[in-house]
Amino acid sequence: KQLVFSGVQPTGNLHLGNYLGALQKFVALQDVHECIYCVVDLHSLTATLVHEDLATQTRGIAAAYLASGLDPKKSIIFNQSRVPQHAELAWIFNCVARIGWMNRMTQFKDKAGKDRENASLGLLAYPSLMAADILLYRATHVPVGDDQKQHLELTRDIAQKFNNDFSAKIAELGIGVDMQVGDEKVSGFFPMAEPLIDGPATRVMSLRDGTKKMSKSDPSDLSRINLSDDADTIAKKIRKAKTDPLPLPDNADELKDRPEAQNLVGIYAALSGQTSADILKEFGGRQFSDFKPVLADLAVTKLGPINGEMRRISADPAYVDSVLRDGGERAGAKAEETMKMVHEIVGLLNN
Ligand code: AQP
Repeated sequence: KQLVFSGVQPTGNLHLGNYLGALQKFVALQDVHECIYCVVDLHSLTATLVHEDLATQTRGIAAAYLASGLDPKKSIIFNQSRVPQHAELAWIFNCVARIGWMNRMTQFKDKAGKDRENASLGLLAYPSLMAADILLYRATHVPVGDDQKQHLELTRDIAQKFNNDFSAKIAELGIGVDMQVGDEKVSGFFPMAEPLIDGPATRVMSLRDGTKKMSKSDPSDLSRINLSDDADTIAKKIRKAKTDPLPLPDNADELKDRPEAQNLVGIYAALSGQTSADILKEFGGRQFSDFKPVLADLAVTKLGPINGEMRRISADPAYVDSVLRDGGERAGAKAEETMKMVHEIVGLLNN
């Protein structure tokens, strides 16, 4: 049985990268699988511990989920801190994972900068909490952007080490499930969760620099399209997006060494559901001055209604809270079941 889990941090305005890399996929998956979507508020404390707007931003991400089309009747939507078992399982995983594994994470290296000794322990242990988020529900599939691939590999490493370390106990309790790991068929408690990273926009790049990821923390607002941007702002940002002086190529292979062109064509493809090849059939040989206004219109058509819905939903925080509360109860019941078994496996008393 497939179970989908993913989350977004309440660390600021969501941007087009978050939408195409994550939210748009969340929505498509809810019609096919059982899905759990979390606002990972505990994770956001690793960015800034003193976070004045945390409650507002948590509701803001939930509103963006709903505005993008997530349906609380189909998917479980909740905020992480409402289910304390996330933190509990993360602690157990802290004791499974090795410091060396965490030190190798590129996100940790980027975010900690040069003064690593001064980074918070939470920032170092971030992937352990992420593994707990996923494995608490024994999720099998995780839709994420390309930047999260390494953390997903670490989640699998943690699951595998836990399964190995406790293999005898898992077998004795008869709660293992069969799974394929590489060429081997093994039995384990936690599944090897697979990332779902596909499509033309797994890594949306900055509009100011095609070699940098579009990111909430980029100091330039022109580098990203926020889901909260109005039509004029979206059009202005696309008009000002950096490009090279050549016209668009006729085929997608020629986009390889042209990061800015590749990015804009990829965004168009993801928003329209077409392939880059289809788009270049139409725009190959034409200048960016022709392409950008069409891209801007498409972005406004797709994002405008989401923006409107976000405003409407955000105006009713009590409704958002009720969705998160209900989702939290449903997620909490599942979490409790898993943790009972984890207690049995590890040997912690259950009562
Ligand atoms: N540029 C991107 N392209 C595609 N997917 C992206 N994601 C983020 N940026 C891009 C995906 O969005 C989901 C939620 O992200 P998050 O808020 O949990 O974390 P993040 O990756 O830290 O977001 P930012 O904007 O990049 O923040 P900062 O500036 O703090 O680094 C994830 O699935 C992520 O892959």
